Amino acid sequence: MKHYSSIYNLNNLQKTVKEAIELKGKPLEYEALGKGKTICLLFFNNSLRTRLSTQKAAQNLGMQTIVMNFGSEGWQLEFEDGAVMNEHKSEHIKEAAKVISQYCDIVAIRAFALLNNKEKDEAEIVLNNFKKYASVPVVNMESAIGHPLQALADAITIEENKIINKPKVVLSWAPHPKALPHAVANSFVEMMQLQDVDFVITHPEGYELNPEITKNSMIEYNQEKAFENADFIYVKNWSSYKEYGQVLKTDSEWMITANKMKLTNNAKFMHCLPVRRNVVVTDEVIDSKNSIVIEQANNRTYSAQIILKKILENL
Ligand code: AN0
Ligand code: CP
Repeated sequence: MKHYSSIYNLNNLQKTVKEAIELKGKPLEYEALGKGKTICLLFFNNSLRTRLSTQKAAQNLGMQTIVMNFGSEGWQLEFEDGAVMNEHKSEHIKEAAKVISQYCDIVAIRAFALLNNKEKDEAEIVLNNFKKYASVPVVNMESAIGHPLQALADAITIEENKIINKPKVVLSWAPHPKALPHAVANSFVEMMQLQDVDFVITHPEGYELNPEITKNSMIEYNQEKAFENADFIYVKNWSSYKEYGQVLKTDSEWMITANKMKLTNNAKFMHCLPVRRNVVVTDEVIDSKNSIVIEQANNRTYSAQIILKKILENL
């Protein structure tokens, strides 16, 4: 593998999930693979899990890691070709990406959607310009439209926790006071479409994700109906896609409660974290034995590790 910018970069998702689960059982087996190699992790936004689990994954493979909070500590980057740089942006991506490539063997980028211009977000300006100008492989640590390391960790978690061959998995929208990106939901949908599952998306009207991503996945506007017989409830807030970046609804009607979980087939509760307790989900649900959010976050290490291993094997 060269870059990992989308779940579609994997040529076999199911096989990759199995390999990641094997790696989890022997995380230091490939310590020699990354010896003498360095990964630069560049953050244009905050992170807990992605930052620590990707570092841990790289270390398990014997790599050195360099982390930079680009958003607060780097020079403001210009991405436009031919820009006259006489305002606040100090450095062009053309130099920055080439310079960074000399310090590392892999570069990983987190750059969220800004949610104020759909076309600009969908152009994936930061990620794509790093791919264009860097001379090393690029890994997506959540871009404007996707979070494929999260989706792979989710696939690993579902594989480990499913008790029937074709589980019913429900992606449910839940309220949140701030406008959040679509990236996690998008990559989860793409990942689900590659699996043998009974997949349902539920959200209030007006919260439809990009139809080019949801394609023919089933959408059920009645959350309680969607929850019936579910084996996994995967919860995420996102802002409106149609009324791009807007928060249309914040009331607690869509919050995940114990009563709603009772409609399911004793479903496991999943969330990528960070999560706002008693806004997105009640304490009772997230603290219940059916909540697998901590295990899900642990799988971020093995998701990142299998991706870095595949990239290192190709260097
Ligand atoms: C981010 C999001 O919703 O995309 C990151 C999730 C992994 N969440 C927040 O900003 C709260
Ligand atoms: N799930 C996830 O990506 O978490 P962070 O934003 O803390 O990295």
